This record gives sequence, C-alpha cells and structure tokens, in this order.
Amino acid sequence: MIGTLLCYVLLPVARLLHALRDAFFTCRKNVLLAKRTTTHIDGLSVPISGKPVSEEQQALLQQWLEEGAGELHTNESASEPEKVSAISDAEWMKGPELLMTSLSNLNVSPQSGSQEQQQPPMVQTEVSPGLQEFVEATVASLPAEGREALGDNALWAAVRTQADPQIIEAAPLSTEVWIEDPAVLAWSPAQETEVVPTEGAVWPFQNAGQFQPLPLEIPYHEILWRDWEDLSAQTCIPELGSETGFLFEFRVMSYNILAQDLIEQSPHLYMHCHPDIMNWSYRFTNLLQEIQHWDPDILCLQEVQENHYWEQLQPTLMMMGFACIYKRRTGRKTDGCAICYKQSKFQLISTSPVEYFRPGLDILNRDNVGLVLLLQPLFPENLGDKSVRPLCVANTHVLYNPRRGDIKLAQMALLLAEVDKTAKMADGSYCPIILCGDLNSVPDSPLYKFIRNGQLYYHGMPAWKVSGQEEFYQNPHQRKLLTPLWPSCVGITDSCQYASLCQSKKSDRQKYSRDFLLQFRYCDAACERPPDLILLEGVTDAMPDCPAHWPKELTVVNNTDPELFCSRHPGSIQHDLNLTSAYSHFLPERGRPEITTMPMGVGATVDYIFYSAHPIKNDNEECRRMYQDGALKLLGRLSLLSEDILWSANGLPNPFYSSDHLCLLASFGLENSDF
Ligand code: KL2
Repeated sequence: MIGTLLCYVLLPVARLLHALRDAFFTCRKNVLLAKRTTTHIDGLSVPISGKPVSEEQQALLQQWLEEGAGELHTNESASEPEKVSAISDAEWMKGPELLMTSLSNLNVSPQSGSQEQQQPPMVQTEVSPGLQEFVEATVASLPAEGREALGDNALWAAVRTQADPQIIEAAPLSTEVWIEDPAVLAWSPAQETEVVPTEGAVWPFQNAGQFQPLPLEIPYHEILWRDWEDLSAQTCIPELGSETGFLFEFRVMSYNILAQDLIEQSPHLYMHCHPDIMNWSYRFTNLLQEIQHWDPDILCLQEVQENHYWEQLQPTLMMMGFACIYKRRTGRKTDGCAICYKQSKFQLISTSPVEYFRPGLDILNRDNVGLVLLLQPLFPENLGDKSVRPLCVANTHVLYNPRRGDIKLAQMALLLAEVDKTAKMADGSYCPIILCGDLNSVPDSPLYKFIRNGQLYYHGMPAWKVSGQEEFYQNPHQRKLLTPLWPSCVGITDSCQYASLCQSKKSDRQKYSRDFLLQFRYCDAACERPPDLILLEGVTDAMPDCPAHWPKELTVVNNTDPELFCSRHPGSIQHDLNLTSAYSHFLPERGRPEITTMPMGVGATVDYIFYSAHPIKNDNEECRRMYQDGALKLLGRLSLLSEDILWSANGLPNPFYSSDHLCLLASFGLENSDF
C-alpha cells in the first residue's frame, strides 16, 4: 500500500516539482543573461592578451567556427545525451589548437605581460626532484584517462609566484595533451599562443537535464579573472625591520573541493557540466595546480574524500612542504575536513578534531565535523629571537540542510567551544584565531550574525531562517528554535564554552546557581531595603509578599550540578571570540554580491575566513559590530566573483575551477608579541 503510494503518487509529484525548479532556474538565468554586461569581445582580430593573432590562427579559428562551432550549436538541441557527447567529442578533435588557446592561457593576466617585466619574483615555489618522482609515480598509478589529462609536465612545472600572486612565469605545455583528451588542464602553465575569444558561448542551464559541451569559446582567463586586493595600505603595520615591530606574514586558503562521492550521490546537481571535467583525475590535478599557484601557508579543505586524502592529497601536499591533519565525517560519509600548514612556517602545538554527532540528541544527530589546531609561527633564523603568540586555526563544514538551522547553530557552538578552549592562553586572553569553512549559511543570516556579533537571540526563530539559504520557505508546521537550544548534557554553556572548564574558571565569581539563590528570595536579609537605595514610595519601600506555599523554615538544597554554576541565558547564545570576516561579501566595482558557490545555478556566499580582531565600541548594541585589526592584520585577499560572471562561464564546476565552490584566500600579518 505504502509502496504503491510512493510509486504512483509521491514519485511523480517529486519529479514534477523538480522539473518546475529546473524551469525556474532556467528562467532566472535567462533574465540574468539578458542583463549581463557582455564579457566576450566581438571580432576575430581582437586578441585578449593584447598581442596580434597570427594569420594561421585566424584561419584555424575561422575553420573551426564554420565546421565545428556551427555543428556544436545545432547539436546542442539533440535530445539524446549520448549523441551530443559523441558528436561534440569529435568536434573538439577538429579544433585542438583553439581548445588549447582558450584554456591554456587561463593564468595569464590581461596586464601580466607588462607587469612581469617590472616586478622581480618574490616567492618561488620550486618542485623538488623528490616531488617530481613522486608525482610521476602517482600519475603512473592513475587510470589511463587521468594520465592523458596530466600530460608530461602539466602540473609540476615550477610556477613562480610574484609580488602579485596571479602573475606566473609560463612554461610550454605539450599540445598532445589537448589532442588526446578534451579534459584540459586549466591551471597548467600558460602557452605562448594567444586566446581568441568568440561569440556564442553555450549556456549551461538552458537545457536542464543534459550536460553541455565544454564551452570552448569562453575566454576563461579574462572573465574568471580574480584580482589580488592589496589591503596593506589600510592597515596600521609596524615598520618592517624596526627594533620593536615585526610582522609574520602568512596566507590562508579555505577551499571546499567537492568530494567525488558526493557528485556520484547527486549527479543531478552537475548535469550542466561535461563529464570530462568532472572526473577526479582531472579535478585533482586542476585543484592541486590552483593550490600550488596561490601557494598558501595554511590550507583549510572541506569535502576531502578519505581515500583521496590518504592516497593522493596528503602525500602530494606533503611533498609540497605541508603537514596535514584530517578529520573524516562520522557515520558512513566518506569525506571530511583537512588543515594543512607549511612546515617551514609553523610548528604544531595541538590538534583537536570535533565531532558534532551526539547519539540520541535530535539537535546534534548529523555527521558533520570540525578541526581545530594550535600552531606556533616559526621565524626565519636570521631574525633573531623574535616571537609571536600561537595561532589557533579552525576548519569546518557545517550541515547543508537549509531547514535545520537549529542543528547548524548547535554545530557552530561546539566548534566555538573547542576554539575557545584551544585559543585561551594561561592569562585568560585569547591568541589570534582564524576560523575557516563552509558554513552553509549566507552573510547577514542569523548564524553569520552570531559569529560576527558574538550573540544571537534565537528564541521563537523559525529554524529555516537561521542560515538564510531559503527565503520563502513556508510551512505551517515549521520547526521553531526554543530555549534551551541544546540540553545541558551536551556540556556546552550558552556562551559556547565547555561547562566543565567554565565551572573551574568561574568558581570564584559564580559560586551559586540561580535556583540556589532563589531559595533566599523572601528571607529577611533579602527583603531589607539597602540604605543607599533611593526611596520611591510604593516601589522601593515595598516588601514582597511571601506566597502561602513558601516554606517558613528555609531548608537549603545545595544543587551541585556543574551546569547550574554556569549561568544559562534564556533564548540567546553568545561567544567571546571577536571574529570578523576577511571578505566584505560585496563587490563594489560591480555593484553585486560576492559568491563562493553556485548550487543549481544560484550564487551564494557560504564559505568564510573569519579572523579575530578588536571590536570597536558601539552604543547601539543592535547594530552590526564594527572591528579594527588587532594582532592579526588583514593584508590582502583574492577577490571573489559575482553570479553573472560565473553564469557566463558555465557555472561551477567549469573547466577552470574544478569545484562547485571558489577558493578563498587571504593574507595576514601577525604582530610581534613584544610590539
Ligand atoms: O552546499 V555544500 O553542498 O556546502 O557544497 O554541502 C553539502 C551540499 C554537501 C555535503 O553534505 O553535499 C551537498 N541538495 C543540494 N546539495 C546537497 C544536498 C541536497 N539535497 N545534500 C547535500 N548536498
């Protein structure tokens, strides 16, 4: 009976809803595209890189447009996906040169030609011979398809990072790679050849339900360009080399790299992507190149599949100078979070994996995890005995379910409690903190405000509102957040601290629980008016009436439950960590929000790099809290993109960015503790 109901009623209804949702996103995308400022450049003779296009290239392009692109576009409407695949593959073979030019210059800034000559290399990421050997072995162990994608020198040619980290020195890439496999390596060192943009990119979400060919015509390197924003001018930095002040500089990346198993579990989310760019070999290579290109000192990864971590990511990152710590999700989920740090820059003091799952508790019944490290920054020897305080680094991937904001808040509270414990120094102050992750909550949502403002009044709030992911969720039986959000047995106070630690630290200040003190409400001493209290007739001279049932003799019940010693705050939660975001969540020059991911073609920010700063006193407590940099200075960040830009590049993942999230990258300076 239930089976019949499921098969004949619920399934068709679910499919219908799904189709309607797809149609909605398609419409939305078309509206966006109509508004979009054009990113392509008309005409064949306008080269992106500013260098003239050779006649040979023009002829090739013309030929490709006549023979290839035309067919590609007519086949776009073909109903059977297999047919589209076969024909499009053939088309790529026809235009390998063009394919190469479109994707191999991705790393070259439109202005890089001139800048490259002006700026001497600052940082150089050399690939050690050991790494080269290891990579060759790894590549040899990959399936044939992966080896073709890697080519001879694609990933491992040394990439020099210069003052502007986007500028790289190009090494030639073998053309066979492109001919062998259309799954080209987007982050490979750039070619000498110029990019020739053309019109008529194939838009991803128009034909929901079938993948689209690789959008060869898009000049990726131009539309997906991410600027490095130098913020050091706005920061008060101690003079370098001076006696007192010194900045320890480091770069932090947060990246949800999209676990392969999750793609396989929800293939409908990636129908707009060509299968060739979704295979792990391609994505792994591309992701690694991106990481290598930006050269972070601390790397917080989410959605790291366990087998990929142990077999590929960890060994490869180790060869790149990182030490890595991994925490897999609980239950049957195969992915987890990793924090990797450059061993030349940090020494590990402590590691704390955090599991949010608590058996038997509805509010904590999901398998998400977090990871908190305490790292000691290491100074180069030539700087003498400079010292800085340790750095606390946290990473997490919070529950996705947009309707369960209650769970998300409880998960955050658990992570903040661990951060509080790890970052608290012997003198009671906190060391600098970096908190990265995919919080599955948008900016200015209650969860975001809780992290940034340090408090949230949640009582009565609909659970779906917490993350701000769904604006119009209406359900008469919607779940509401009630006090207390989590039971005392979790062992975390409303101030997001471990109750056990809170008891010992606060035992002097807060010896008696509220219930304990209430027992003395009507005793003579409590009813006596203090002599310095202003006398207001009928107010401060009134003696409270003792209720009839109140016992005449006071029998004090001393409740020793540690929870009672840490006051709970009805309906609200707090934390003391003073965290602010490295990103502003808005692109002023484009007048649009920044986005870090694009589920179903809708852009949103859900990934963050928070760091500890000094709150600026604000009389209006309701307002967004303001911060100024403290010991940690935000020196720069890699700009994010807007939704319309990513629309024009086939959404996410695309051949260039191999995850459904963009990476976040921020540069910090840590002040010398003596300063
Ligand atoms: O938004 V995410 O994507 O941070 O990249 O985190 C989760 C979602 C990830 C791990 O659970 O899987 C994705 N619809 C869309 N995406 C989903 C869904 C869903 N129902 N469930 C999980 N994810």
